[in-house]
Amino acid sequence: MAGIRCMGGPFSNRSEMQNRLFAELSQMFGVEVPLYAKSLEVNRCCNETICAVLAARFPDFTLTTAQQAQMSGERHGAIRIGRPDEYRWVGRFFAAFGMEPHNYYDLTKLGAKSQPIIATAFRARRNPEHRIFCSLLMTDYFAPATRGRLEAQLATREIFSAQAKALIEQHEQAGGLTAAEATQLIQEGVQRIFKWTGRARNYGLYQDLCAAGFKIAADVVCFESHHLNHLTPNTLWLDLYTAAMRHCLGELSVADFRARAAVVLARVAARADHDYLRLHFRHLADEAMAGWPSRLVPAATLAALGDKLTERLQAADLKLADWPHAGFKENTEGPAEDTPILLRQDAYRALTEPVVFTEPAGAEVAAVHTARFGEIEQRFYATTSAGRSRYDACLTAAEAARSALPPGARADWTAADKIYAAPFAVFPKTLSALLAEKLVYGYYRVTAAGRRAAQAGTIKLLPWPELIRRGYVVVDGVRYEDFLPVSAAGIFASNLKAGGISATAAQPVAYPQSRLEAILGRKIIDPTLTYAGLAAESQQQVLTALGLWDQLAPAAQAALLATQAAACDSVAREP
Ligand code: OOG
Ligand code: NI
Repeated sequence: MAGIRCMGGPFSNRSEMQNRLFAELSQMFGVEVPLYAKSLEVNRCCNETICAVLAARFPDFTLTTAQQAQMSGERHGAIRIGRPDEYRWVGRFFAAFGMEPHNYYDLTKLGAKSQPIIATAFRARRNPEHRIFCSLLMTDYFAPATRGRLEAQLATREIFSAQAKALIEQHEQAGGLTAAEATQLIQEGVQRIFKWTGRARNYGLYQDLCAAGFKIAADVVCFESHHLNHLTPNTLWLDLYTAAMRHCLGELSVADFRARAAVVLARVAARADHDYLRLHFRHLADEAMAGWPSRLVPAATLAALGDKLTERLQAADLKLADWPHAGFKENTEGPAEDTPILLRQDAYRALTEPVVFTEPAGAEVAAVHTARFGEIEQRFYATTSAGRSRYDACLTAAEAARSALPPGARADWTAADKIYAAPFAVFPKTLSALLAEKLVYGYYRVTAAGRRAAQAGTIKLLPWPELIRRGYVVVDGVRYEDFLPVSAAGIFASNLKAGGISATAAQPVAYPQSRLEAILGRKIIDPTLTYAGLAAESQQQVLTALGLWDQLAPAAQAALLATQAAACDSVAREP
C-alpha cells in the first residue's frame, strides 16, 4: 500500500507492516506447529457458526470474505528474552511497526507463583490488533553460581543480525522504512529472530536448570532465537471453540459436544446484541446498524447449525486426537462467560518437541523440550479501577469455589460454569449497566441526529444515558487491549510444568518499572491512564460538537482535561 512521503522517502505504513509481520509469523508458526494451524481451522469453523447465528438474529448482518479475514487476523505472541541489550533491540524492532511498550508486569512478586521475569507488552496505542508479551529473565534473581552460568551462556549468542540492526537504525534515523526495507525487516523477524530452530546449546546447563526447578531459565538461555512461545488468535465465542477443541482432541464425545454447542448457540442467540457486534466487528458502522431489528432465532435453526458444526468436526482433517498433544487446559482463564470485561483465554497444553543440543565441545544430543502451547482469547471491555477491584474480588471467590469442587464435578460443564459464575453475579452483564456503575469506559460519538439537534439549538446538557436514549449520542465500550491481570504467571507455571520459583540470590532484589524503562531506553505507557484518556477525549469531543461544552461545570471540564493530560504524559517518549 502507498505510504506517506516524509523526510525524503516514501515510507511503509506501520500498521500495514504490522499486519504483514503477524500474518507471516502466523504462517510460520503453523508450519512449525501443525496443531496450531489445525486450531485456527477449528476456530474458523466455530466463528462461521457464530456468524450464521448472528445472521439469523440480525438479517442485515453480513461479512465479506475480506472482512472475515481481517477480523480473524488479530494475534498476540509471547517471547522470552535473556539479555538487557537483546531486550532493547526487540523494543526498537517493534517500534518500527508502531508497537510501543504498554504496562509493566513484575512476576517476581507473586508469592508462590513468582517467576524470575519482568515484562511489558508491545502494541499500538489505538485500536491495536497485534501484541507481543515480552519477558526478560532476571539473572540476579539467582545465587551467583547459577547467575554466572546463565550470563556466560547468554553472552555467546547474537540473535539480531547486522542487517536487522542496520534496518532498525535506519528506521530511527529516517523516521520510517521504505517498502523494500520493511520487507527485509519482516524477513529478519520471520526467518531468524522469532523462528523456532529446534536447536539449542549446552545440554548440561539445560538439565541442571530443569533439575533445580528453573525451567524458565533453561527455556530462555539455551535457545538460539527469541522464538514465539505461543501465538494467540481471537475467537468470537470462546466456549464454543473450547468445546470444539476438546472434542477434536478426543476429550468430549460427539453427544457431549452437540449438547454443549446447543447451550452455547442458544446463549449467542439470546445475548449477542448491537454492543456485542460493535465490540467484535469493528468495521460495522453503527449508523447502519441502528435500524437492525433483532429477531428470535428459531430453535430448529440453532439445532441445524449445531449439527452442521458437529459434522464438520468429524472430518478426518480435524481428528486431532491422532496428533501428538498434551490435552486441553482444564479451566478457562478470566471472568465468567456472561461477564463481558477484560478477556477470556484458554489453551491446549504445551507440546513436547524434539530439540538437538550442541554441546560446548561440538557433540550433538537429541532431547525434547516442552514449552510451546496453543492459546486463544476473546476480548471485552477495559475496566475502570472500580471495575478492576471488583473483578479481582470476584476472581478470588470464583477460583476458590472452583477449586473446592471434587475432581469429577468439573466434568459437568454446565454445573461447573454456574459455580464459577456465581461470584460474578454482582457484575452487570450489559454495556449500559456496566457504564452506569462506572465499571468500564465508554467511547462516545455524536450521531447525525445529534448534529441536527445541535444545529437547531434544541439540545441541552443531559446525563450520558439520556443523550444516548434520545439518539444524539452512541457509545462503544473501550476494548481491553492488554493482558489478563495476574494470569501471565499462571501461564508460565502451567506450561513449563513448574510452579513458582523462589529467588536464590542472597539479598532480595527489587524490580521497579524504572529498571525495565532504563533497559528499553524509554518510558512504559500506563494503559489504565490511556483508557481513561480515551473516554475523556470522546466526552469532550461530543460535548463540543453538540455545543454543550460551555454548559459543563468548570470542575467537570477540568476533570476531563486532566484525565486527557495524564494519558498524554503517560505516552511521553523520553524516560
Ligand atoms: C507469556 C505469558 C503471558 C498471556 O496471554 O497472558 C501471555 C509467556 O508465556 O511467555 O501471553
Ligand atoms: Ni498469551
